Amino acid sequence: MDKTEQDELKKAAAKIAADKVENGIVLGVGTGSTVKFFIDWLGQRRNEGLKLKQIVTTSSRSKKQLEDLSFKVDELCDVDQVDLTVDGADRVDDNLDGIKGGGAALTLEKNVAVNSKKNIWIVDESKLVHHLSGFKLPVEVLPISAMQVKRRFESQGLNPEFRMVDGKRLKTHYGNYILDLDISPIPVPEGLADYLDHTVGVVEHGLFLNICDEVIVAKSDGIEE
Ligand code: ABF
Repeated sequence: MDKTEQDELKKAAAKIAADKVENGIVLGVGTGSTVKFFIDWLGQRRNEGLKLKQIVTTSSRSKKQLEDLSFKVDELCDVDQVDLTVDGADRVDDNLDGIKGGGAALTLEKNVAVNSKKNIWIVDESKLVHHLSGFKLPVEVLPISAMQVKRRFESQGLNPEFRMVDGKRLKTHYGNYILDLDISPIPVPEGLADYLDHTVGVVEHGLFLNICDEVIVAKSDGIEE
């Protein structure tokens, strides 16, 4: 499938998600190439009369796209409760557990997601796996102890590598580093998530477990919900 075909499918999946957005809600808008199409459809819905109570988003790039469409974007801390969040994902398994963070926005993505009543992910079929695999697991770590955490991960056989950009360690929105863990498949996601949640120096990780309520999949033979 070429990129044009893939984009058309992503647009179709994004439209289905946009059509699920009800008037008067607090909407969470994620990040990624599929969400970009979702934001475009939101602009269309707003032109047709959609009125949202508030919008929060998970990255500066989505924020800019929304503001360029004249949407007012609030910070998560300025809303009571997000009703629905639509986001992308890097992998989704049969249990709707996912790996996210390919765009280095995982910390805000997870904070928005866990504070949303409902989460919908829009993905192309290349993201679907039976067991979480095929994508390095992003882990956001504090710079002050990043080397110690990296060595700890190495001793656990997690194959950590700093995410690099232009020859330098990528810095997240919050000024932290990303260690991508090359473990595929992830044998026991819950166990690894618990280990990472209790590793001092880890800010957040890309295992999104028991979060996604619905996935809309752009497939070559149509859209699967
Ligand atoms: C975002 O969606 C990130 O977690 C992830 O990297 C990205 C993938 O989306 P897409 O494949 O649509 O670009 O939420």
